[in-house]
Amino acid sequence: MGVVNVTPDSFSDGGEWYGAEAAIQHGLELVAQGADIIDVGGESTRPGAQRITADEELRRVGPVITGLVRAGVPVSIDTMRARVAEFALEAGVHLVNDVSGGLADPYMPRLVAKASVPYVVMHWRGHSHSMDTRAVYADVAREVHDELALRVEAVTREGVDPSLIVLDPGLGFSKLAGHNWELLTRLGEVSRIGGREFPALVGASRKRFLGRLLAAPDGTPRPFTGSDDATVAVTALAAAAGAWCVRVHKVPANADAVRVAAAWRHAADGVT
Ligand code: PMM
Repeated sequence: MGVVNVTPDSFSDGGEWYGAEAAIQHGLELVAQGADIIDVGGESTRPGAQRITADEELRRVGPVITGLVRAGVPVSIDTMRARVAEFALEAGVHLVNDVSGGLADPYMPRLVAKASVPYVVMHWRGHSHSMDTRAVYADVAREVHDELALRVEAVTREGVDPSLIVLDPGLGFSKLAGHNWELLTRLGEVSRIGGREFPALVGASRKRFLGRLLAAPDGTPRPFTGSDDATVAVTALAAAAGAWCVRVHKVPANADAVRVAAAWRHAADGVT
């Protein structure tokens, strides 16, 4: 999954693809580089970010979604708002990526159920302005699992088909660096709910915990663009551990890493 953030202030690539034309071109380029789906978002979820209005979100993503769908690109809409998702679904997007897992907008699950498209339900404890204060866990994998189980129950009650649910541990969303690493190593445990193995999506690309890991000797975190190689390492490990999808800003090396991991898994299964 290649990321196109149509925002002036996104965590890792804010401002780069803010104009619709540049964003569409970037999406097409990511597909040419091997992305299977393009995730278009108009609202920054960087820690501390304030919300924008639904009108502004639609103004940002509307032409980009329409342009990419018209070009035949499989598109995912990254939004917490049913109104934005509804526009995107009418335009023909293939997947709804809701970082709030249906918590931010009560109309979202029913809308997704009606559209019958895959639904990414991410672990989320609250909006960006306050999310860092909620990063408190005794056992992060267990609690993320249990809170996702409640979301699965809630959205299926609204009519979402469980076979269309994709789970995401929500790296960096109300998580400290240690929480992210633990979630990555216990992905299978997090996404196995009620005896069912849900496909898992991992969004580690350019996140703060990678910049911290790669900090300079004086402790200065590596800038976001300097963590693309570390993102590829996470992709390889997560894909080898069974992740269904990785959400990344730079596609080519991550697409290669996914293919390496697939070959690795096949060989391990005795299939070459
Ligand atoms: N992270 C961001 C935005 N959307 N969606 C999912 N499903 N999972 C994520 O981890 C995720 C997301 C924030 O990252 P960015 O602003 O650097 O794109």
